[in-house]
Amino acid sequence: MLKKRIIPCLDIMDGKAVKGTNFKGLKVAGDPVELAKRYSDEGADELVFLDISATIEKRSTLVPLVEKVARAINIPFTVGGGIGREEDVKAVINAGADKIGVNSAAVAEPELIARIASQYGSQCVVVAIDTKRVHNEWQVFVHGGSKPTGLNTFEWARKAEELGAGEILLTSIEHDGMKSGFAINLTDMLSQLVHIPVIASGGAGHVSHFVELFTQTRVNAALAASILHYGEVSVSQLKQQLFAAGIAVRPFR
Ligand code: 0VR
Repeated sequence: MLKKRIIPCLDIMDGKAVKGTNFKGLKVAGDPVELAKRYSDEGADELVFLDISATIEKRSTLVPLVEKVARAINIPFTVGGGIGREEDVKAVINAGADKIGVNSAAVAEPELIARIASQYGSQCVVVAIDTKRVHNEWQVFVHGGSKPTGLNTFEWARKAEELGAGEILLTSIEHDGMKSGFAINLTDMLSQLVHIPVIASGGAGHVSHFVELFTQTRVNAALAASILHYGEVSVSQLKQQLFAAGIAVRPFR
């Protein structure tokens, strides 16, 4: 059975790791390089770095920090946030990223997924989908969760897969930062619809939330920020407890 992946997420604003709830009320949660090294040393399976700064000249701030984080870790590294063109992909890959996350730009220009996949391989392309229920339909939101697209989340995920996405990073905006558990039904439905790996994101607050996710859905990866940044549980403690609960995880320290 595929080992389950635990993936810490660094939401980056103006060079700092930040965290809020429902994508709002962002507060500094730590230094990106220190957090990245801690998670990697503790046995995190991968790391996601999400630049949510609204700075215009994003790349000039992003690349040096990506380089520092890449040097501090020895696990697969995904960089997202404001990646809109092939030049952005080239810049972060050259800075040490193994995969790129694309979100708003892919909604605006779906063919971007196919172009990046053909140039770097599908395994490099993580399509991030931020979603919220609108009149009981899971709708895709872009621009940091601020702009509704009218797109159905399931249809968009299928299209992203057809265009060559290697993974889907599925974030429930309404669960983000709430620490009340993942969006189980949403995640279960989407992971049965697509044939590529789905990373669940948003809501992790206790070890039991990860057990619930991995036993009640087919996802094989869970992304977490709040629960880890504030030290409620370490990556190694989380993996130890998942292993004790019979969940297949990779070795931890
Ligand atoms: P936790 O619930 O704290 O584990 O959050 C996991 C995940 O939702 C967040 O790390 C991240 O995806 C939140 N994303 C964005 C954002 C937060 C603020 C503003 C924008 C975005 O665009 O994804």
